[in-house]
Amino acid sequence: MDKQFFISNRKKLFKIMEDNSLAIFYAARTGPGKLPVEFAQKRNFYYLSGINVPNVILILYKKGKKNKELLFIERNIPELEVWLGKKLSKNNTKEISGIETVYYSDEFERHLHFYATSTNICYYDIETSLINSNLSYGLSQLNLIKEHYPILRIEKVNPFLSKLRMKKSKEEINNIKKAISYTNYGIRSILKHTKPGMMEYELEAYFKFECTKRGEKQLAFSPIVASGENATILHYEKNNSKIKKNDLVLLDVGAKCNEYNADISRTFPVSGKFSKRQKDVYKEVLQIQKKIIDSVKPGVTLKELQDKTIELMKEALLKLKLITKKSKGSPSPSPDISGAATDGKEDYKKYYMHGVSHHIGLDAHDLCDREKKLTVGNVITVEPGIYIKEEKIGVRIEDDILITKNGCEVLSSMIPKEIKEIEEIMAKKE
Ligand SMILES: [Mn+2]
Repeated sequence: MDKQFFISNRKKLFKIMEDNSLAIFYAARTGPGKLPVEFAQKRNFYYLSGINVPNVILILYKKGKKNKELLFIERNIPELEVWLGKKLSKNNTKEISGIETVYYSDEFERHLHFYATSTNICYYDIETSLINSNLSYGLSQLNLIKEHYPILRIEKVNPFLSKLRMKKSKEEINNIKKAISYTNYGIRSILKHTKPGMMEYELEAYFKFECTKRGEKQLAFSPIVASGENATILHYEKNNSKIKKNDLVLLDVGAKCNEYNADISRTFPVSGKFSKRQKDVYKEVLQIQKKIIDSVKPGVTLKELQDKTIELMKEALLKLKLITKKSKGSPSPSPDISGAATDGKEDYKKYYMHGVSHHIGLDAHDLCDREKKLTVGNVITVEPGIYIKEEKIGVRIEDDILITKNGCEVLSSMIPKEIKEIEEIMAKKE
């Protein structure tokens, strides 16, 4: 990404920070001497700096018309170069981030002291963790800051970041579009190569290959390739079962492009042809998904989409004979309230139990305020599903949607989801 992107993100944050305040952001931490594991930067840190290496600290300081930006990077250690390579230099750091003032991290304490004693508010990227787990680096640093500068008022910066990150720039949208197009290749490759008797992880390999060869090492998240009953486990990621001829396979997968994610679900029959029952269930999910997508526009909230999905879902489950009239409930309160406590109005939850939408971006489940009305530039998923454990059927269909002035645009419309399309692609394989 161009450094202008990160410069403008910091500008936007400065605008909403109160005067006479400072904000501190820590990059993800790694210790020395470990074998390499895939590095994942803190998303807020990346959004504000573009820096994708560990152990860096960012300070933003706002006083009057003066905004100051400082980065603290690790010193290069020549003896460790043969093990770890060279550390990021000051010049490279400036080039990537657009931040002119770069120090080494052993100078952080001194600078923090100056800013912490000349401001009132310290904005902090506050994480939480289970009470019995070890404190994250960020939380332990926060404790030190609180102890040593008790006069500072600590404020969560997270709501500011979710406000900023919800609205995607052109560049961010382009990255998401690319991630979706890699995902399209990956899913089509799976459709072409699936045969009964294969392992789920073999299909995963086809997906990974198509995304990786397009120039991105990492995926958005660990792919879900779930056949038969496994598809009724929402976050199944073992992918180690043998695929049977009459199974449906549920894919929930996403590629990444320049740190931006796609998140797509598709469901298809291993045999290449949906059975009657599979088709009936699939059609209901698809219809609900289309209806929800039709209602996506500026001004709508995720909660409203969820409520609408549940209403449509109850109709669908009734049609599929999974719930009874009583469970569906009546749209207006019935005069007879005697059975209110046991009316089974929540019976649908046995077959549909998750949210229909979330924002996507730097995180596959991106920061957001679920109460907030959608606005132009938001990117969300729409992903209804029906899961029938006793019939070994799980269907989820998920697309990525950009909110536009007049409604929305389905960014993943090139990925097949019509029954006819899927069956045709699967019939063409040799
Ligand atoms: Mn999703």
